[in-house]
Amino acid sequence: NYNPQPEHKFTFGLWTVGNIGRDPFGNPTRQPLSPEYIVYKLAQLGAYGVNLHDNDLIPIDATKAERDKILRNFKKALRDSGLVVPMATTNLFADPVFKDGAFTNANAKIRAYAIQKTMHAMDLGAELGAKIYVFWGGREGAEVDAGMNTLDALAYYREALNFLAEYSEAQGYGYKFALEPKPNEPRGDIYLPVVGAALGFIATLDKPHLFGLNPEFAHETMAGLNFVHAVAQAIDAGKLFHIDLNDQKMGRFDQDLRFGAENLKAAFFLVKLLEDSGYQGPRHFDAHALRTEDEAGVWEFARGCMRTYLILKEKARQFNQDKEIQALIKAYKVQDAELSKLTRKFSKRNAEALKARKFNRGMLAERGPGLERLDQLTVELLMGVR
Ligand code: GLT
Ligand code: MN
Ligand code: MN
Ligand code: MN
Repeated sequence: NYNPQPEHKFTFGLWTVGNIGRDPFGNPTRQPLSPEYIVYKLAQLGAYGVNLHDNDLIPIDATKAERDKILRNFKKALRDSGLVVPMATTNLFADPVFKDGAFTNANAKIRAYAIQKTMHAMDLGAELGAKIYVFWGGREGAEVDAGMNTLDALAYYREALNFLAEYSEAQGYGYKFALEPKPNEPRGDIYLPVVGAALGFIATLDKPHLFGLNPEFAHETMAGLNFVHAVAQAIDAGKLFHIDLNDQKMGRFDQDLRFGAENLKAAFFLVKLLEDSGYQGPRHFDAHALRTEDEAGVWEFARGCMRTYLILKEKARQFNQDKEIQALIKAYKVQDAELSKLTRKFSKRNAEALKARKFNRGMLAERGPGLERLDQLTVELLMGVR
């Protein structure tokens, strides 16, 4: 019956269902919802957890006493509802101080403030039990390249991430850090724009094992890339630490649509990839209800994200058990035990033997792999006629 349960590990950010429908051209269309109210509603809908930026919960200018009071109330809501906080992050983008970047700002004072703010946010996340810490560098970028050298920006970024990884270890927080790439918006160009760029950067950090990815469906799609391929590469590298599920039309502004709302086929292959690969992390929906909606629409949106995921999970199971589909896949993946033995690992003997082999190129090129039939069956399965 596609009823979400905590065991499905569905999570939402306070900023997602809490989105008030502001856009660059228009004022909010919805009233703010309190963090406690969001927690109770999400638990009722069958979610597993709620994630937050420091300032989704604690205003940036709160006193220590205000912080403690807010935290007490929020923790009570978590206890009463059974919701957990698997992931935390820092708002390094809303305040004007970050208008030209946080960790990569050209101003050393602002860079230091960004690191200080993140340490406080890490303390907050740890207090709420979070084990995944996300870095979305929304303001880490530029509109013009006249002022700063990108090499400097990358060096500053590295310095900040290295510092914060050491801080986490010194505090015993046990965080795994997940970098979230995005090509643009709010900056004209954001550093580490896509999954591949973040993977390359992680290899240059002091403690690369602590760092992985938080890829977002909409972000790779904005860049015109195949999100399923990006996630597969993160999994292949052992770096899928978290995932932001939503949807997006290619080549548009950042839409953060309900999961599965736009690219249903890609959503299907994504769910299949996550389920088949044994990904154990949260299924986080980083999206929001359409600006047209009232509060009822917000909860329809949240329910819809989770339902679509569960329906696609069932479709993936069906796909894996469909005899005809599986036979087509088997035929597609042509096996040759003898040749595979030669190519598995280089040796002088294998190389010599392979060089001596004769291949009938014409015959090999002739065979069609059968993808038209296989893809049509996939489409029919998704349309519910199989
Ligand atoms: C912001 C952004 C998201 C990030 C969030 C984490 S905040 O809403 O658009 O993609 O995941 O900082
Ligand atoms: Mn987005
Ligand atoms: Mn986003
Ligand atoms: Mn995101």
